[in-house]
Amino acid sequence: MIALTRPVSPSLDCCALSHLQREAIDVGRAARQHRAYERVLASLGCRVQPVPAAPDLPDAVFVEDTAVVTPEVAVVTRPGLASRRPEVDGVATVLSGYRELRWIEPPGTLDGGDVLRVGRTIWVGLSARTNRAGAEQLRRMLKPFDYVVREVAVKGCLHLKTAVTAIGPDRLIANLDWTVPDAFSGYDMVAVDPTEPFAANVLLVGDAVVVATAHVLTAERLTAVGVRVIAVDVSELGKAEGGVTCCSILLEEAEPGARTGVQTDMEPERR
Ligand code: CIR
Repeated sequence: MIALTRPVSPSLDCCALSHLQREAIDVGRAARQHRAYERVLASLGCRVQPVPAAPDLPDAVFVEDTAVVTPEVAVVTRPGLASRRPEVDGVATVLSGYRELRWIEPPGTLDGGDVLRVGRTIWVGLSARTNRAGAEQLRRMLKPFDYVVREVAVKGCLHLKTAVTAIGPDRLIANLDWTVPDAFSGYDMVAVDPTEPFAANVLLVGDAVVVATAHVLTAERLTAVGVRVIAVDVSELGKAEGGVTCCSILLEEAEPGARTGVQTDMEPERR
Protein backbone atom coordinates (compact mmCIF):
# COMPACT_ATOMS: atom_id res chain seq x y z
CA MET A 1 0.00 0.00 0.00
CA ILE A 2 1.23 3.50 -0.85
CA ALA A 3 0.22 6.45 1.35
CA LEU A 4 0.43 9.87 -0.30
CA THR A 5 0.92 12.58 2.28
CA ARG A 6 1.83 16.26 2.11
CA PRO A 7 3.66 18.29 4.74
CA VAL A 8 1.84 20.64 7.07
CA SER A 9 2.01 24.17 5.64
CA PRO A 10 3.33 27.01 7.82
CA SER A 11 0.09 28.80 6.92
CA LEU A 12 -2.12 26.03 8.45
CA ASP A 13 -3.58 28.50 10.94
CA CYS A 14 -5.24 30.30 8.00
CA CYS A 15 -7.11 27.09 7.11
CA ALA A 16 -10.73 26.98 6.00
CA LEU A 17 -13.24 26.30 8.79
CA SER A 18 -16.92 25.45 8.47
CA HIS A 19 -18.19 23.93 11.70
CA LEU A 20 -15.51 24.81 14.25
CA GLN A 21 -14.59 28.07 15.94
CA ARG A 22 -11.11 29.27 15.02
CA GLU A 23 -8.54 28.40 17.71
CA ALA A 24 -4.81 29.11 17.66
CA ILE A 25 -2.98 26.24 15.96
CA ASP A 26 0.54 25.32 17.04
CA VAL A 27 1.88 24.65 13.56
CA GLY A 28 5.13 23.10 14.80
CA ARG A 29 3.16 20.66 16.92
CA ALA A 30 0.82 19.93 14.00
CA ALA A 31 3.86 19.09 11.87
CA ARG A 32 5.21 16.76 14.58
CA GLN A 33 1.83 15.06 14.86
CA HIS A 34 1.74 14.68 11.11
CA ARG A 35 5.17 13.05 11.04
CA ALA A 36 4.04 10.66 13.80
CA TYR A 37 0.96 9.86 11.68
CA GLU A 38 3.25 9.05 8.74
CA ARG A 39 5.30 6.77 10.99
CA VAL A 40 2.12 4.95 12.03
CA LEU A 41 1.22 4.42 8.38
CA ALA A 42 4.73 3.12 7.69
CA SER A 43 4.50 0.76 10.69
CA LEU A 44 1.30 -0.63 9.15
CA GLY A 45 3.15 -1.50 5.95
CA CYS A 46 2.52 1.64 3.87
CA ARG A 47 5.20 3.16 1.70
CA VAL A 48 4.84 6.85 2.44
CA GLN A 49 5.10 8.90 -0.76
CA PRO A 50 5.32 12.62 -0.03
CA VAL A 51 3.75 15.20 -2.31
CA PRO A 52 5.96 18.31 -2.49
CA ALA A 53 5.06 20.88 0.15
CA ALA A 54 2.78 23.79 -0.73
CA PRO A 55 3.63 26.32 1.98
CA ASP A 56 1.19 28.95 0.71
CA LEU A 57 -1.79 26.60 0.65
CA PRO A 58 -3.02 26.35 4.26
CA ASP A 59 -5.08 23.15 3.82
CA ALA A 60 -2.61 21.27 1.60
CA VAL A 61 -1.93 18.67 4.31
CA PHE A 62 -5.49 17.38 3.81
CA VAL A 63 -4.58 15.56 0.60
CA GLU A 64 -7.58 13.25 0.77
CA ASP A 65 -9.79 15.96 -0.67
CA THR A 66 -7.79 16.32 -3.88
CA ALA A 67 -8.20 12.87 -5.46
CA VAL A 68 -10.23 9.68 -5.45
CA VAL A 69 -8.06 6.70 -6.28
CA THR A 70 -9.22 3.18 -7.10
CA PRO A 71 -6.98 0.32 -8.24
CA GLU A 72 -7.87 1.27 -11.83
CA VAL A 73 -7.76 5.06 -12.05
CA ALA A 74 -7.19 8.32 -10.17
CA VAL A 75 -9.86 11.00 -10.34
CA VAL A 76 -8.44 14.42 -9.56
CA THR A 77 -11.12 16.39 -7.80
CA ARG A 78 -12.36 19.93 -8.11
CA PRO A 79 -12.65 20.91 -4.44
CA GLY A 80 -15.80 22.72 -3.44
CA LEU A 81 -13.82 25.53 -1.88
CA ALA A 82 -12.16 27.62 -4.62
CA SER A 83 -9.21 28.44 -2.31
CA ARG A 84 -8.34 24.72 -2.20
CA ARG A 85 -8.33 24.13 -5.96
CA PRO A 86 -4.64 25.02 -6.42
CA GLU A 87 -3.84 22.01 -4.22
CA VAL A 88 -4.75 19.48 -6.88
CA ASP A 89 -1.89 19.98 -9.36
CA GLY A 90 0.89 18.84 -7.04
CA VAL A 91 -1.06 15.74 -6.09
CA ALA A 92 -1.98 14.99 -9.71
CA THR A 93 1.68 15.12 -10.73
CA VAL A 94 2.57 12.47 -8.17
CA LEU A 95 -0.48 10.33 -8.92
CA SER A 96 0.31 10.36 -12.64
CA GLY A 97 3.18 8.02 -11.82
CA TYR A 98 0.76 5.44 -10.47
CA ARG A 99 -2.55 5.72 -12.28
CA GLU A 100 -4.23 7.15 -15.36
CA LEU A 101 -5.82 10.43 -14.41
CA ARG A 102 -9.35 11.74 -14.88
CA TRP A 103 -10.43 15.23 -13.81
CA ILE A 104 -13.66 16.55 -12.33
CA GLU A 105 -14.70 19.52 -14.47
CA PRO A 106 -16.93 22.57 -13.82
CA PRO A 107 -19.70 22.81 -12.81
CA GLY A 108 -18.87 19.72 -10.79
CA THR A 109 -17.33 20.00 -7.36
CA LEU A 110 -16.11 17.06 -5.33
CA ASP A 111 -14.01 16.72 -2.19
CA GLY A 112 -12.36 13.34 -1.58
CA GLY A 113 -13.56 13.56 2.02
CA ASP A 114 -17.06 13.03 0.65
CA VAL A 115 -16.18 9.77 -1.09
CA LEU A 116 -16.34 6.48 0.78
CA ARG A 117 -15.37 3.33 -1.14
CA VAL A 118 -16.33 -0.06 0.25
CA GLY A 119 -15.73 -2.82 -2.27
CA ARG A 120 -17.48 -1.86 -5.53
CA THR A 121 -19.83 0.57 -3.80
CA ILE A 122 -18.88 4.22 -3.64
CA TRP A 123 -20.95 6.57 -1.53
CA VAL A 124 -20.70 10.23 -2.40
CA GLY A 125 -21.81 12.71 0.22
CA LEU A 126 -23.71 15.69 -1.13
CA SER A 127 -22.32 18.39 1.11
CA ALA A 128 -21.38 22.05 1.09
CA ARG A 129 -18.31 20.94 -0.92
CA THR A 130 -19.62 18.22 -3.25
CA ASN A 131 -22.48 18.74 -5.68
CA ARG A 132 -24.61 16.44 -7.83
CA ALA A 133 -22.65 17.31 -10.97
CA GLY A 134 -19.45 16.17 -9.25
CA ALA A 135 -21.08 12.95 -8.09
CA GLU A 136 -22.47 12.32 -11.57
CA GLN A 137 -19.06 12.84 -13.21
CA LEU A 138 -17.51 10.40 -10.76
CA ARG A 139 -20.26 7.88 -11.51
CA ARG A 140 -19.57 8.15 -15.25
CA MET A 141 -15.82 7.80 -14.79
CA LEU A 142 -16.04 4.75 -12.54
CA LYS A 143 -18.90 2.89 -14.24
CA PRO A 144 -16.55 1.18 -16.74
CA PHE A 145 -14.81 -0.38 -13.73
CA ASP A 146 -18.07 -1.71 -12.29
CA TYR A 147 -18.40 0.67 -9.38
CA VAL A 148 -21.84 1.72 -8.24
CA VAL A 149 -21.96 5.33 -7.04
CA ARG A 150 -24.63 6.08 -4.45
CA GLU A 151 -25.36 9.62 -3.36
CA VAL A 152 -26.12 10.33 0.28
CA ALA A 153 -27.01 13.59 2.00
CA VAL A 154 -24.54 14.99 4.54
CA LYS A 155 -26.01 17.09 7.30
CA GLY A 156 -24.38 18.89 10.20
CA CYS A 157 -20.74 18.14 9.38
CA LEU A 158 -18.11 18.94 6.77
CA HIS A 159 -17.77 15.72 4.77
CA LEU A 160 -19.37 12.30 4.46
CA LYS A 161 -16.27 10.75 6.05
CA THR A 162 -16.65 13.02 9.08
CA ALA A 163 -19.86 11.05 9.62
CA VAL A 164 -19.09 7.53 8.43
CA THR A 165 -16.07 5.44 7.45
CA ALA A 166 -15.23 1.76 6.96
CA ILE A 167 -13.71 -0.42 9.65
CA GLY A 168 -13.75 -3.62 7.62
CA PRO A 169 -14.99 -5.11 4.33
CA ASP A 170 -18.65 -4.88 5.39
CA ARG A 171 -18.54 -2.93 8.60
CA LEU A 172 -18.82 0.82 9.16
CA ILE A 173 -18.52 3.29 12.01
CA ALA A 174 -20.83 6.28 12.08
CA ASN A 175 -22.13 9.27 13.93
CA LEU A 176 -25.80 8.52 13.36
CA ASP A 177 -26.74 12.20 13.81
CA TRP A 178 -24.79 13.16 10.69
CA THR A 179 -25.75 10.38 8.29
CA VAL A 180 -28.76 8.73 6.81
CA PRO A 181 -28.30 5.28 8.36
CA ASP A 182 -30.76 3.71 5.87
CA ALA A 183 -28.31 4.51 3.07
CA PHE A 184 -25.97 1.92 4.58
CA SER A 185 -28.43 -0.88 5.27
CA GLY A 186 -26.86 -4.29 4.88
CA TYR A 187 -23.66 -3.20 6.61
CA ASP A 188 -22.76 -3.77 10.24
CA MET A 189 -22.66 -0.37 11.90
CA VAL A 190 -20.80 0.62 15.07
CA ALA A 191 -21.97 3.95 16.50
CA VAL A 192 -19.49 6.45 17.93
CA ASP A 193 -19.72 7.25 21.61
CA PRO A 194 -22.19 10.17 21.81
CA THR A 195 -19.63 12.33 23.64
CA GLU A 196 -17.18 11.97 20.70
CA PRO A 197 -19.08 13.25 17.65
CA PHE A 198 -15.97 13.39 15.44
CA ALA A 199 -14.87 9.83 16.21
CA ALA A 200 -16.31 8.22 13.07
CA ASN A 201 -13.41 9.57 11.03
CA VAL A 202 -11.10 6.55 11.23
CA LEU A 203 -8.65 5.14 8.72
CA LEU A 204 -8.69 1.46 7.79
CA VAL A 205 -5.22 0.21 6.84
CA GLY A 206 -5.18 -3.52 6.22
CA ASP A 207 -6.80 -5.03 9.31
CA ALA A 208 -5.95 -2.08 11.58
CA VAL A 209 -8.03 0.99 12.25
CA VAL A 210 -6.26 4.27 12.98
CA VAL A 211 -8.21 6.50 15.38
CA ALA A 212 -7.49 9.86 16.99
CA THR A 213 -6.21 9.44 20.56
CA ALA A 214 -8.89 11.87 21.76
CA HIS A 215 -11.61 9.34 20.95
CA VAL A 216 -10.95 6.96 23.81
CA LEU A 217 -14.51 5.77 24.36
CA THR A 218 -15.15 5.04 20.71
CA ALA A 219 -11.80 3.23 20.53
CA GLU A 220 -13.03 1.05 23.41
CA ARG A 221 -16.19 0.29 21.45
CA LEU A 222 -14.10 -0.76 18.47
CA THR A 223 -11.79 -2.93 20.55
CA ALA A 224 -14.85 -4.58 22.12
CA VAL A 225 -16.04 -5.73 18.69
CA GLY A 226 -12.62 -7.17 17.80
CA VAL A 227 -11.12 -4.28 15.82
CA ARG A 228 -7.35 -3.73 16.06
CA VAL A 229 -7.10 -0.05 17.03
CA ILE A 230 -4.03 2.15 16.60
CA ALA A 231 -4.28 5.60 18.18
CA VAL A 232 -2.52 8.68 16.85
CA ASP A 233 -2.63 12.21 18.23
CA VAL A 234 -3.99 14.62 15.63
CA SER A 235 -5.31 17.28 18.00
CA GLU A 236 -3.72 20.29 16.21
CA LEU A 237 -4.91 19.04 12.80
CA GLY A 238 -8.36 18.62 14.34
CA LYS A 239 -8.46 22.36 15.04
CA ALA A 240 -8.24 22.79 11.24
CA GLU A 241 -11.24 20.46 10.91
CA GLY A 242 -9.07 17.58 9.69
CA GLY A 243 -8.98 14.03 10.97
CA VAL A 244 -7.13 10.81 10.30
CA THR A 245 -8.55 10.07 6.83
CA CYS A 246 -7.85 13.56 5.48
CA CYS A 247 -4.07 13.42 5.77
CA SER A 248 -3.43 10.61 3.30
CA ILE A 249 -4.54 9.00 0.07
CA LEU A 250 -4.06 5.24 0.23
CA LEU A 251 -3.52 3.36 -2.99
CA GLU A 252 -2.67 -0.20 -3.78
CA GLU A 253 0.72 -0.74 -5.45
CA ALA A 254 0.30 -0.98 -9.22
CA GLU A 255 0.04 -4.39 -10.89
CA PRO A 256 3.27 -5.62 -12.53
CA GLY A 257 3.51 -4.09 -15.97
CA ALA A 258 1.49 -1.03 -15.01
CA ARG A 259 2.98 2.38 -14.27
CA THR A 260 5.42 1.79 -11.45
CA GLY A 261 6.58 5.02 -9.97
CA VAL A 262 6.91 8.73 -10.05
CA GLN A 263 9.33 10.52 -12.29
CA THR A 264 12.18 12.16 -10.47
CA ASP A 265 15.17 14.01 -11.84
CA MET A 266 17.20 10.92 -11.05
CA GLU A 267 14.95 8.55 -12.99
CA PRO A 268 13.67 10.37 -16.10
CA GLU A 269 13.14 7.13 -18.04
CA ARG A 270 10.47 5.93 -15.63
CA ARG A 271 7.69 8.20 -16.84
C1 CIR B 1 -11.26 22.41 4.96
O1 CIR B 1 -12.16 23.03 5.51
O2 CIR B 1 -11.30 22.13 3.77
C2 CIR B 1 -10.06 21.98 5.79
N1 CIR B 1 -9.79 22.96 6.80
C3 CIR B 1 -10.29 20.63 6.42
C4 CIR B 1 -10.42 19.53 5.41
C5 CIR B 1 -10.55 18.19 6.04
N2 CIR B 1 -10.65 17.19 5.04
C6 CIR B 1 -11.37 16.09 5.17
O3 CIR B 1 -12.09 15.92 6.14
N3 CIR B 1 -11.33 15.22 4.19
